[in-house]
Amino acid sequence: MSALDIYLTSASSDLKGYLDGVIGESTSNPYGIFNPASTPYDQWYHGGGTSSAHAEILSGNFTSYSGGNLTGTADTLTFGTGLSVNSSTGNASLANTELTIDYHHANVDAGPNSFDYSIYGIIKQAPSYFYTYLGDAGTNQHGTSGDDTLYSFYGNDTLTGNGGSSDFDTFKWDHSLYDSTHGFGNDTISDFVHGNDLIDFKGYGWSNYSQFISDSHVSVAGNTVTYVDPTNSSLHSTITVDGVSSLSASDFAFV
Ligand SMILES: [Ca+2]
Ligand SMILES: [Ca+2]
Repeated sequence: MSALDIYLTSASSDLKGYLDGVIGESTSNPYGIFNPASTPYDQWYHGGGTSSAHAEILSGNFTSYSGGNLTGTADTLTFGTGLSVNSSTGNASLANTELTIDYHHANVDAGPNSFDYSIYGIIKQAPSYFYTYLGDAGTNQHGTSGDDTLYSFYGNDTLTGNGGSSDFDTFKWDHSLYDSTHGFGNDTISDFVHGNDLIDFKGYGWSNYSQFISDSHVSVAGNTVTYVDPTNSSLHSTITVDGVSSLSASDFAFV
């Protein structure tokens, strides 16, 4: 499976904050609707009901849905507002697309697996199922020209803040997304700007740079951070920061 591409907008510029809110939002239509009503399905859509309510549209070519397992190929999952359904074609669309996930026409026959559970998570208002899938798949996250917060899930993530030196992007390693089998993966920041952007660790037990750099499980060498799992010394996670030769205290935050 190739890594998912995730495209943020100003509405979703804090990726996890956005998904926590939107997936956690209640709806009068929790199980969603397949379009057309019989296989193969082109779409599954969920949410909406008012112009401000969030909705999701999963697009692809789905050959069956049985025992929680959706089969076929997945193209995109879009999040936004203004869900409407064309009365003649039955196609659902969003007036405002706030976040797009590109599955690259992935085959989703296996399962039920974490892909299926990610959709279940939308139904159950449970973002953690969604984050497990993002960890399994790996992501390429694409920020906006403004300030973004991009996140490391437990797979290998490539984080691109965009905006160059005209914005302030935060690249976040939140311990709630850490996994005892995978650590936080081997991640890359593709466009770090000293003095603007931050590498932010939350929930790892460090409240400042001196605590971080003196932890025997942490090493910072050149443009690479390595973290060794405290209970499994063979589990190493890394951050590689492209385009810079070294990292210093001012590049890190602990909030
Ligand atoms: Ca990661
Ligand atoms: Ca940005």
